[in-house]
Amino acid sequence: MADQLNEEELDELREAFRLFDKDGEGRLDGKIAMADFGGIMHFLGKKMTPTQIEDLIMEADPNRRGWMEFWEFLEFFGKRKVEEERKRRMICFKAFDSDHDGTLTAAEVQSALARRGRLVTLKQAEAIIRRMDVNGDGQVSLDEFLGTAKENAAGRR
Ligand SMILES: [Ca+2]
Ligand SMILES: [Ca+2]
Repeated sequence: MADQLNEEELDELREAFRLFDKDGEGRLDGKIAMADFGGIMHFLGKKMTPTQIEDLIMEADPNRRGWMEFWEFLEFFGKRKVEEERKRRMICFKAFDSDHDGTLTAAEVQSALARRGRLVTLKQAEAIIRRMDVNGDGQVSLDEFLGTAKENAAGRR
């Protein structure tokens, strides 16, 4: 999951870890206390309520050790990024699926893009569908849209 992070994000996390890693003296093999997590999120520019931070700590440290190693720290933020991206794409899919039947047709893609000020022909919309349409039924399911259909298909092969 940590490989989902780009260089800039890694640098930022490295810096945050160093800052809060009191016993590691700036090395990245130390541990950070979960009690500092609120400060870390603040440092990363994420505004969160104490309750949100508590939830986050529960998620990051499920067996309540009270600390986190650097690789776990990266894993945690990598996983969060993947989840956020997935959520964003699901919202996008819902906005495109105007008849709410769980699949996107070329006409739906065409009108959704038009609402966003991007005019494409039906042919172009069909081409967009074809790029994501793994099972070739001419429509795009949520799985296909999220890219998980490809992984599933590859896994079966
Ligand atoms: Ca639909
Ligand atoms: Ca399909």
